[in-house]
Amino acid sequence: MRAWAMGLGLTALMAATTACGKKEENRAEADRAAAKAGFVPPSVTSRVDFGGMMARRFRELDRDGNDIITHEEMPSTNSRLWELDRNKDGEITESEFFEGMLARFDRMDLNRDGTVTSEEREASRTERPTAPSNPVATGAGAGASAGAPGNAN
Ligand SMILES: [Ca+2]
Ligand SMILES: [Ca+2]
Ligand SMILES: [Ca+2]
Repeated sequence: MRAWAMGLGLTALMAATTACGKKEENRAEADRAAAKAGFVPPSVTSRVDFGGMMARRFRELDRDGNDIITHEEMPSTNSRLWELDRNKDGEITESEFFEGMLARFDRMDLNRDGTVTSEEREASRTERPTAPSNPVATGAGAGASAGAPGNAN
């Protein structure tokens, strides 16, 4: 999808030509244009969108393009991505990556409607091992989860 990017470039260009000299306004205008053009990530992510995002992510990580993320290609040794390495062979294949990521998505999709809203994402961030039926919308739980859940096997 490049259409919006082009539109964005055009509006930014127009803003630049009309408001020459006023740099702050110029930037604010560009920001607004960006927001209007959908630059801000949507608060609702469908499973398909998510899949697309993950495909891009995988391509970024898989630098040599052999459809496997190896140790050297990992952003960090303690990356959460290692949870995706189901057979623990130190490599993450494309299917491990996608199945793991979609499982994550499904875990975030609390009401199982195939989309994850920003609320659901927040809820899963403050996720508690017990009491899944209690959507924690009250003040952020503050603090990263200490006891990493989701250690299957
Ligand atoms: Ca690779
Ligand atoms: Ca593996
Ligand atoms: Ca949902």
